[in-house]
Amino acid sequence: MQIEINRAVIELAQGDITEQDTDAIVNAANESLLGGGGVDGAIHRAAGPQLLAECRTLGGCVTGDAKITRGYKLRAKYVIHAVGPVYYDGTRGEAELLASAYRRALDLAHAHQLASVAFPAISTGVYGYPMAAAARVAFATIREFLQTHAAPTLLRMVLYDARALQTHERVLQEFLAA
Ligand code: AR6
Repeated sequence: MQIEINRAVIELAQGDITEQDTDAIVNAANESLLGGGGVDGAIHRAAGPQLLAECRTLGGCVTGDAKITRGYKLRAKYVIHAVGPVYYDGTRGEAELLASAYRRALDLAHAHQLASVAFPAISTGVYGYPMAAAARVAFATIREFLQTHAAPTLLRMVLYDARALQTHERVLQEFLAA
């Protein structure tokens, strides 16, 4: 599924974020930026040890923020490490923090004049954010960003399994109809 907002394309795809050929891929990182499981582990494995070496120089990253590194052995030239929130019950600022992580990642892509970025569903794995609610935050944040920025022009949400893809398709349809 693919839609257009202000001449930018938002695309939903099922797959592995490490294989994307976008200018940058976004990592669902933790505050240490020193690797972990899930997407983070997969990205570090695929990029090679130089990625961890660069991450060590960054001094971590607070929740809701993002930092950029090179992509090393990845097809993507850059990795944008975004730290989403751990989900408790939705009353601890989780939505604002998740929106901030997406916004900061988009800011970095814009500042580096990147045309294309691939995002995983940040916080929806180990961090426990409900998938549909997280998708609403992601789409709302991306749409708001594109209203004031002309780049990036391709934003690909890469969902790991069919169920995550279906949830994102449903939420995006609801979002467009609203
Ligand atoms: N490509 C695309 N999506 C993936 C991939 C992949 N290769 N692997 C998993 N997913 P998670 P979080 C999906 O847990 O919730 C790490 O240990 C997965 O199905 O990777 O933000 C970090 O170091 C889920 O929908 O990230 C942090 O400590 C989504 O990606 C913590 O996990 C995010 O799952 C961050 O937790």
